Amino acid sequence: MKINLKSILTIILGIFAPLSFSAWSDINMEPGATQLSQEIFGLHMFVFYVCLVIGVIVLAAMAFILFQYRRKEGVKPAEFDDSKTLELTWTILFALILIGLSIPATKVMIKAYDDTEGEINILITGHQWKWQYEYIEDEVGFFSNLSTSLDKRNNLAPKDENYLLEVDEPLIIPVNTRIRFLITANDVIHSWWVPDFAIKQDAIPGFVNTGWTYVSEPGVFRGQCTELCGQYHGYMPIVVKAVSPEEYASFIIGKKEAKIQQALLTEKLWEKSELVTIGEDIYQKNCVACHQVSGAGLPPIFPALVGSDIVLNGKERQIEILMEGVQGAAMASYAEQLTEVEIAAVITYTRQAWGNDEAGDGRIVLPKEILDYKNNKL
Ligand code: HEC
Ligand SMILES: [Cu+2]
Repeated sequence: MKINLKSILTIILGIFAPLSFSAWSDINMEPGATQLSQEIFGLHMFVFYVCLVIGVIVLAAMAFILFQYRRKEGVKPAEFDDSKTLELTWTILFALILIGLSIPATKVMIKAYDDTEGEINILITGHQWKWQYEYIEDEVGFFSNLSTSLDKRNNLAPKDENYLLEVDEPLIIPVNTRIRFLITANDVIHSWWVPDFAIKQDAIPGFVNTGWTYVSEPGVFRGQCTELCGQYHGYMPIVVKAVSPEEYASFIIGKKEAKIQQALLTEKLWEKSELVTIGEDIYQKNCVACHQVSGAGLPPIFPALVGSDIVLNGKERQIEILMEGVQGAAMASYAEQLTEVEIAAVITYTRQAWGNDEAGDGRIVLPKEILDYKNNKL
C-alpha cells in the first residue's frame, strides 16, 4: 500500500469507527444517582478529555512526522541525536499535567473516603453467598438472598431484565439522609458494589471498610458482589431501595415488631405441617446450593441428607450442626441468620422430606427446643 495522508486518515478512522455505531452511553461510565457519583463521573470525563487532547496531539505529530520525514529520494537526513531543551520541556510539561490532574482527583477521593458517622449506620456482612444488613442504631437486621428462581438459572424458564439482580429483601434506606455503610465479611473476601452510589468496597473478614451515600430521589439501585468469592459468587446480588423517610420509619417499626413476634412464636404450639411448609422454603433458600433440592447432596464433599444417620436419628447432633456449623467444613452456623422457628422448621423439613419420615423416628423439632439449646449455652 502506498503510504500517503489519505491511507493514514483511513486507518485512524477505522480505529474510531466502532464508536459511531454504538451509543456513547453504552460505552461510557454511568453518572450514577448521587452527588458523589456524579462528581466522580465529572472527574472521569475531565481526565478523559485531557487524555483525548494529548492523544490527538501525539497521534497527529506522529502521523505528520512519519509522512513528512519518510525515506524520499534525494533527501539527506539530519544528523542530530538528542535535544536537551525538547526533552526537558516535555518532562516538565507532563509533570505539570499530572499534578493538574491529581488536584481534582484528590479532592474527590477525600470526599469518597469520608468515614464520619452517618445519620444512619448500616453494618453489611458478606457471606457465601448472601448479604446481611444490620441497622446499628435500631438493632434490626436481615439477610438478603438471591430470588431468581432455579428454573431461570437452569435455562428452564425465560430470563428477564433483572436476571440474577433480584433479591427476596432489598436494603431499605431513606432519601436525603447521610447513610454510612460499615462493610465486612464472615468467611471469604467479598466486595459490595453499587455503581449508582459509586461504592465498591471490599468486604474482608476481621476488617471493617466504610462507604457512604446520600440519595435525594427514591429509587431502586442494583449491584453485585464484585470479588470472586467461590462457586456462587454470581448469586449474591445487591438491591437497595431508597424510600421516603416516613416509609423508612414504618419499615423499621415493622422489623422491630417482627422481632418481638418472632420471640413469641417460639412459645406457640406448632403443627408438623406448618413447620414443614416453612422449612421447605428455608431449605430452598439456604441449603440447596450444597445439599441439593433432592437432598442427595454432592458426596463426598456435601453429604446427602436423604437417609443420613444424623437426620434420621441424631436430633441433638442435628440441632448442634445447624447452630454451630461444622469446623473446617463448608457447613456454616445458621444461629445468626435463621430464627428459632426457621431452624426448627428446616430440621423438621429434612426429617420429613424425601422419604426420611419412613426410615427415622419422624419426630418434629419445635422452635422451643432451639430456644432451649440457645439458653443452655449461655
Ligand atoms: C455451603 C455448603 C452447605 C450449605 C449451604 C449447607 N450445608 Fe449442611 N453440610 C455441608 C457440609 C460440607 C457438611 C458436612 C460437614 C462434615 O464434615 O461433617 C454438611 C452437613 C450437614 C448435616 C449433617 C449430615 C450428615 O449426615 O453428616 C446436616 C443435617 C446439614 N448439613 C443440614 C443443612 C441444612 C439444614 C442446611 C440449610 C439450612 C445446610 N446444611 C446448608 C455443607 C453445607
Ligand atoms: Cu461474594
